[in-house]
Amino acid sequence: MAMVVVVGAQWGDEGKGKVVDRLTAQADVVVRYGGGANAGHTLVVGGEKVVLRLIPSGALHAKAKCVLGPGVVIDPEVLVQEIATLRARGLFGEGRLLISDRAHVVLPHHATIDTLRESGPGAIGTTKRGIGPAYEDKAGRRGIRMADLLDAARFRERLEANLEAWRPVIVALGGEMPAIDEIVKRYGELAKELGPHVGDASAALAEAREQGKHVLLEGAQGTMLDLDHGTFPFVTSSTVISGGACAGAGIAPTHIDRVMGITKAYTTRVGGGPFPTELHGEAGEALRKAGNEYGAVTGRPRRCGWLDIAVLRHAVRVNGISELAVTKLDVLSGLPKIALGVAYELDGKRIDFPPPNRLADVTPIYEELEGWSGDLSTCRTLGELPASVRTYVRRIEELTGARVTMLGVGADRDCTIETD
Ligand code: 2SA
Ligand code: GDP
Ligand code: MG
Repeated sequence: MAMVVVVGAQWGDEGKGKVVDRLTAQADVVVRYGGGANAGHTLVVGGEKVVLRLIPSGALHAKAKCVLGPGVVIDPEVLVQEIATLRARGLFGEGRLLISDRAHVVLPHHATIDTLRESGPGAIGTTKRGIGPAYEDKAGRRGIRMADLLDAARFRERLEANLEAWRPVIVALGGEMPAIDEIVKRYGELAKELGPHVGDASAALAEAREQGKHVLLEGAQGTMLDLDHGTFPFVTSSTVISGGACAGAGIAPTHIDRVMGITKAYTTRVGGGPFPTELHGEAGEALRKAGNEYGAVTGRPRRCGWLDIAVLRHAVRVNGISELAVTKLDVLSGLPKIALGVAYELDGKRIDFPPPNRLADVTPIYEELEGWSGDLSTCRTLGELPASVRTYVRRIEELTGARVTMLGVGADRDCTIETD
């Protein structure tokens, strides 16, 4: 396996958590390289569900080391809670978690600012978890890092300066300035809990590589939410794509061996922004219900639609995806016909990739394929699947140029077909 990046090929929630959990059986180290507690990665093992937001999705494999890279923005409240969940399950052994000392900290006013902005005209449908303001602080060089959190005097000093920088924004949004002493007290308590796990993530990954360990790098959100390559400005504030794994974990591009993209058998998106193959009305509602498409963090209903190959082509290109996992094939069961968006029409011309600014103006070009029926969740080999599922998957391979090496036929870890 060596060093493998797992990345979302759509707008997030493709089932990355399940795939990473499954692949961790062969990994020694699992790393999150971007995003924060906006992510919700669902794992289902033996019918029991766990949603992880910060700790990598390999956490249920007791032997795997879990690393949070410098590119992650860390909400210490959420992280301490997740550690408690793992501890209660007996899954929190000595030295299991490493939090980068360079990772930035999400502060209480980040979420307040995010929430206040989302109640105004510029709302884009964020998770209101303070992710945007935390990354703004990082780019603005006024952020607070994990190493600062562990140094009480430095934390207070940087916090005071940080709050002063935000004061005009908080006031303009009609918010209240938070009490510094309260934040210092609470974050001091959280620092005590997290301190023993903070260290140099990049050095640990270099050492793991030298020892020939297998490392999985887990992306959060999806390519179309990437700050540079997504549907800007309806994006998250981090580098989601596989290239982000280098900066966000502290590894060299030359050390990445392969990139695996994850896509649903259809498309979902949560939050605002263009979505060409979206199904409105009853058809969209039926897909939402069949796929249980609600935000893993916020519970928001996800918008649902047909698979969009132009989006996948873009994802294959910008991430260097050689293999795809196609999840939730079971959800489409029972539909007599399935539409597959193979390209777009824009101003009378056919285009194969999403345009930068006019995705809202395109009309999808569809191919219609035979549907399938029955319960797929017990299938464990390609041969057990209905022929029309295999045709659908083959068509995805032909149109994207990537091989489909994993198929999802149910939410449980075991409901997976591996073709390699
Ligand atoms: P933010 O909060 O600043 O990152 O929001 C900016 C956009 O990014 C989208 N976004 C997501 N989209 C899908 N899933 C996400 N995680 C949760 C989940 C979402 C939830 O796993 O279901 O529970 O609602 C996620 N995180 C960020 C967001 O919708 C905005 O479009
Ligand atoms: P992530 O953010 O990419 O990890 O995905 P989420 O956890 O936010 O959303 C994916 C949802 O689909 C979760 O509820 C998973 O349990 C579920 N899921 C993943 N793979 C499959 C599959 O193959 N079939 C079905 N029915 N559900 C799946
Ligand atoms: Mg998710």
